[in-house]
Amino acid sequence: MSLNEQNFQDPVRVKVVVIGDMCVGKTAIAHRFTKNAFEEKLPHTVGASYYIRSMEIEGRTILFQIWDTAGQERFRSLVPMYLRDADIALLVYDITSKETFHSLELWRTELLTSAPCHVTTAVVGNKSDLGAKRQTESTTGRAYAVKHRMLYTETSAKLGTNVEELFYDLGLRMANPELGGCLDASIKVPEKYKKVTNVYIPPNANQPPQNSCCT
Ligand SMILES: Nc1nc2c(ncn2[C@@H]2O[C@H](COP(=O)(O)OP(=O)(O)OP(=O)(O)O)[C@@H](O)[C@H]2O)c(=O)[nH]1
Ligand SMILES: [Mg+2]
Repeated sequence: MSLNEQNFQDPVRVKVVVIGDMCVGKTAIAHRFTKNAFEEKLPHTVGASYYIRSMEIEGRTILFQIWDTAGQERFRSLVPMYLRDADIALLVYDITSKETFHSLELWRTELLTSAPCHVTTAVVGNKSDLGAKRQTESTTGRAYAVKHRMLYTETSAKLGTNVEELFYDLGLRMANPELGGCLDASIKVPEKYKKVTNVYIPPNANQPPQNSCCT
C-alpha cells in the first residue's frame, strides 16, 4: 500500500536508516529525537539499534522507525540489509572531523547500491555545538548535498539543535510525497514549506539525477 492510499487514521510508517562513520553521533541523534536526552559517553553501537517515535504533522501521525547502524568497519557488511527497504537515509558526519565528511562518498555509494531509488536522503553535519573545532564549513557540506540532490542540515545532538526540525521536515515529505526530496527529486518544495524548516533544500532538486536508478 502506498503512503497515499493509507487510511488517514493510520500512522504513516517510515523506516529511517542512520549511516556514517563511527563516533559521528548517529546514536546521539536517535537518542535526542526519541528520548530528548544526551549522554557524553555512549558505547559504540554493535550491529544496529532500533528506536521509535511518532510525530503529529499536519494532522497525520508519522511513525518513525529508526535503525541506527554501527559505524565501525567490522559491521559495515550489515548496512545494505538495513538500507534495502529504507524510506529515509541520514548520512551523518562530524563537523569537527574532516575524515568523516570525506567518508560520505563511501556511504553515498552504499546508498546508491543498496537503498530503494525513491529513498529520501539528508546529509547531517552533527556536533554543531563544537564550532571552534570545526573542520568542514557549512558551505562545503551544503555544496556536497546540493551536488547530489540531497537535503542538508547541521545538528547538535548535545544541545538538540535542528534534530526536531530535521525529522519534522522529513515527516512532512513522507506525508506529502509530492514534495520530493529523494536522490532524484523532481518537484520543487513550495515556499510555505521552506519557512517551517531549517533543512536546506537543494536549488537543483528539480533537475534529473546522475547515477540514479530513477532515470
Ligand atoms: N559535543 C557533541 N558531542 C556529541 C554530539 N553527538 C554525539 N556526541 C558525542 O560523540 C561520541 C560518539 O557519539 P555516538 O552517538 O555514540 O556516535 P555513533 O555515530 O553512534 O558511533 P558508532 O555507534 O560507533 O557508529 C559520544 O561521546 C557522544 O557523546 C554532539 O552533537 N555534540
Ligand atoms: Mg552508535
